[in-house]
Amino acid sequence: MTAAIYRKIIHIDMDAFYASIEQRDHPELRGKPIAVGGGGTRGVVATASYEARQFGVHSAMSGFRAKQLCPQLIFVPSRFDVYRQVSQQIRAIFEEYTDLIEPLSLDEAYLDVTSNKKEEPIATTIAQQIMQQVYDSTQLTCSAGVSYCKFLAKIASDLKKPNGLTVIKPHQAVAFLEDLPVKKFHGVGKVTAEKMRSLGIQTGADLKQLTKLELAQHFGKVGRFYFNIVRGIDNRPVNTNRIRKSLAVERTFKKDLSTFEEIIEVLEPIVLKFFERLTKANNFGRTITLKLKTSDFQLMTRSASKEYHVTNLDEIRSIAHALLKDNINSFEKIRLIGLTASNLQQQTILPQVGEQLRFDFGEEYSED
Ligand code: DCP
Ligand code: MG
Repeated sequence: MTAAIYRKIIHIDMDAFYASIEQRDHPELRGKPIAVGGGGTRGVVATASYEARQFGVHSAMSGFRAKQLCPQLIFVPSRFDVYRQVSQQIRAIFEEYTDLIEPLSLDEAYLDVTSNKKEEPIATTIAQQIMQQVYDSTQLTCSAGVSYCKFLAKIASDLKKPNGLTVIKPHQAVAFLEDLPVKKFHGVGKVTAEKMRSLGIQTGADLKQLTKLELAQHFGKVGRFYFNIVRGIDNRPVNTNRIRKSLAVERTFKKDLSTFEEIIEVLEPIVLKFFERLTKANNFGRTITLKLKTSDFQLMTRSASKEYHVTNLDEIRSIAHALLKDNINSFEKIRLIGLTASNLQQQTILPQVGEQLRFDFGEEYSED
């Protein structure tokens, strides 16, 4: 009998990335609840130290709400040049092991170490070495997940944060996924989790009861992804040149919408989430597209292109409003609205995250 050949994937994610860097560089902030992000109580929290998280403070929360939850919270401005520099340092460490690296953001990457430059057969050993090297060279901790596919490696890295290492072996995957609450599945946002709950689906085991067809009926295209993932099947390769072509945020509504005022209201949190994602990816588009799906499932897209990359929240919002206004008579009712940025380019100078953001927009919006 020949043993099945599995890939060896590691997902690395830095712990409280921006906040840990600020605490490292400002010793007086160590052990204290801090929130990083421009704007203080008028802005939005990019991330919070673990001390602040104990009070319920988290990324994307308004600074105002954060201060309510934790009155002694210290707001610290962000320093993207330093975060980018650390990101390059950890990248150089990953490259000592493999060239198959897929960065997801400044602080996170997948590594395929099935065959690696050190000829080390045990992926867990590599993960331990990387964690140690990251600490030695940056004085920062990270967490690692080790498994045979990206989906499980990513979930695993989150399980024992901070400074944690979790391994999910192939024979453990099915039982692990059966026990896992669906809201912990990466890619299942709050809205989908809620929809699953209303269908009586709370865990992987519940999700497994549905056929491929039922999943497609309820969740469309991603239904097939859920079908495979819950069975531990994820063959996506670690993609080294992951050049994004577009970035989108969209949301489907429980009730169809028709008036301009109604739509503008639901559009605002989508605009904020969209801006947050562009900022986090440090990738902005010259083209902004408004996507609408009518109540009879007709898809409409309307775009506006600029000569430059639109990095300003107010400008993104006014483009979205103008596109909506120009097309308000083209439909009666809509059930979905989304924004997409294309013709993307990484920006060398980042805008201040959240300068103008005032709301806690949570994670209830589906993303691409
Ligand atoms: N970030 C942001 N806005 C968000 C989420 C994150 O600006 N809504 C930034 C700040 C984070 C960094 O991206 O430090 C990395 O994001 P993570 O989701 O990995 O969060 P952290 O590294 O801060 O914490 P964790 O230890 O949970 O990974
Ligand atoms: Mg992180």
